[in-house]
Amino acid sequence: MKAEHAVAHAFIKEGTSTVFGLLGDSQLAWWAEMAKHPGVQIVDARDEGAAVAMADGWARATGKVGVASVTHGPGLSRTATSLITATRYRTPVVVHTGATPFNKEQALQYMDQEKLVSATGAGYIEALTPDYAETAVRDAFYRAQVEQRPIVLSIPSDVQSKECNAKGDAYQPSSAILRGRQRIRPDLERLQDAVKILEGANKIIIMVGRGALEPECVKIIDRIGQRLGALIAPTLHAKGVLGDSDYYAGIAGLFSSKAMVQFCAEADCVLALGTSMHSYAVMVKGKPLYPNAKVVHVDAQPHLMMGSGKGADCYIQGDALATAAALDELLAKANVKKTGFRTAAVAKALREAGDRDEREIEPGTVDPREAARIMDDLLPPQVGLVVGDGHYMSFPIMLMKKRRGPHIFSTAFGSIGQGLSTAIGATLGVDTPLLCVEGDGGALQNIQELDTAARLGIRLLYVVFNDDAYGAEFHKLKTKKLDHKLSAVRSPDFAAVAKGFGCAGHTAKSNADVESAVKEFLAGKGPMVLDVKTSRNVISIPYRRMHLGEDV
Ligand SMILES: Cc1ncc(C[n+]2csc(CCOP(=O)(O)OP(=O)(O)O)c2C)c(N)n1
Ligand SMILES: [Mg+2]
Repeated sequence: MKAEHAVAHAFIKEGTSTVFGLLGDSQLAWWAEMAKHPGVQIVDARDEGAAVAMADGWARATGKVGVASVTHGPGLSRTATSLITATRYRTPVVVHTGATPFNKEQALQYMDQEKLVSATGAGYIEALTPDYAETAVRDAFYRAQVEQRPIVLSIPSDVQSKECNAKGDAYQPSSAILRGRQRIRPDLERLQDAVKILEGANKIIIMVGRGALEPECVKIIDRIGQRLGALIAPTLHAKGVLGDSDYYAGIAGLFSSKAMVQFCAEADCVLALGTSMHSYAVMVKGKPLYPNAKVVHVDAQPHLMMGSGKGADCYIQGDALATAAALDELLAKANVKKTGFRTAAVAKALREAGDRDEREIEPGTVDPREAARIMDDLLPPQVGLVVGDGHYMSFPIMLMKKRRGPHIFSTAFGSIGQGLSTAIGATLGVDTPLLCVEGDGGALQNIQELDTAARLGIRLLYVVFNDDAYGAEFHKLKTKKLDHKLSAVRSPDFAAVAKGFGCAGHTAKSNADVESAVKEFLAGKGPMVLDVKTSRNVISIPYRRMHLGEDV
């Protein structure tokens, strides 16, 4: 068997069902072989970075390993931003590629690929012998899952067409070696230390992270919260978890309401489960969000320093569910029962918290806060949410309150322009429609992927919060008393662009326009682009806090 066929066969044995990619010299035989399998869907992206972002979105929506395929050299170099973003989200993705012939550094498309990939934080495997090529696939899938990051797998052109000793049908996929995730049980002494801290505290906040979202774990957290009289504060990724509780306090950190920031200042204890406690989750305006709190920090990692640069008062290495269950049992045994934060006054303050800043809305534009509220009201919770990066992101993040599945962000590298592609991948991975919100600047960085969305006919509502500017820069330049007009770059007619690509397209200049377009999307079939002309006069709470120094 030729190495390129053995490699394709191994990808199939690894369970590959969807490949996001763009063709080039590196992948011809592999691609043709993959396309023969009826269970494989090949998604032709229009850019390699977009293909990797799609694989990232697909993997995060399905919980499986995402697969992308790009050509060597220029194909791979375009993936850098998406590789970094997927690395930050710890997404298992295998990126199939090749390499120019050995010892020909003058080859047009030659590049030191390993250096580029290492700089992104992803892993790199190059099969230097035909006999290793098939096993290299297993190593790539194995490492993507164990190391929780993208692995770029290069099968150089010198190797691809050679005969090899392939195992063929006897190939053992990574799943034969990796028998599921182990639940790390917490250490008993650490648990007892944690219980002592919790027993001695009166104002407790439970932070729920991405690692604590299993339904059973959420149920236990709810019980612990009631027992401790605690507020529930998710990190961005767990946004909306236990959102029906009167004591759901909204996202902790940068996106907190003022009421929440005040409660955090009062807190004497934080119990954080399944979160890295990133600086955005524990700091506001460079100051600790919980200045007076002892921290019990639970995560499966051996030890994590918090984003504040400090370690927890009690760090428990453990699976969130196993540790929450053990804490629940010990707290019940110790008969711990507190009112803590759970009073009518606190519930009222949380209910009334919100952005009530009065702003003049220019004629023909929409208040982005209203647009976010309308979308949240009209779109049922099974419609997932993907949000990119930019000034606008705070509006859907803070004002769309329903817990939605899936909830995916593409902000971990702070790059604009990742939203649409990530959302296309995620939409393909789930059966339900998805809403993606992105700014006009970010949209134009990956707008070509509307072609992919239209070709696939996916149920994606792509809403562009369009302030005709790089709004983040607009507000920052203004604050610094620099020429803010430099950031105002007119955008095209997104509805017309959408139609040109084969999507439905609408423009919203009023709340009623937003409403009717969302309703039409829900009743319709394929992808829709909604260009919401947003007012530049509305500044998000995080920006007002961080850049204008306002106490909001
Ligand atoms: C790839 C990349 N280029 C530039 C930036 C700097 N940047 C951050 S936010 C932003 C503005 C994005 O504009 P838009 O998508 O319209 O969102 P808005 O801020 O207007 O809401 C820019 C240019 C970045 N973060 N990433
Ligand atoms: Mg903008």
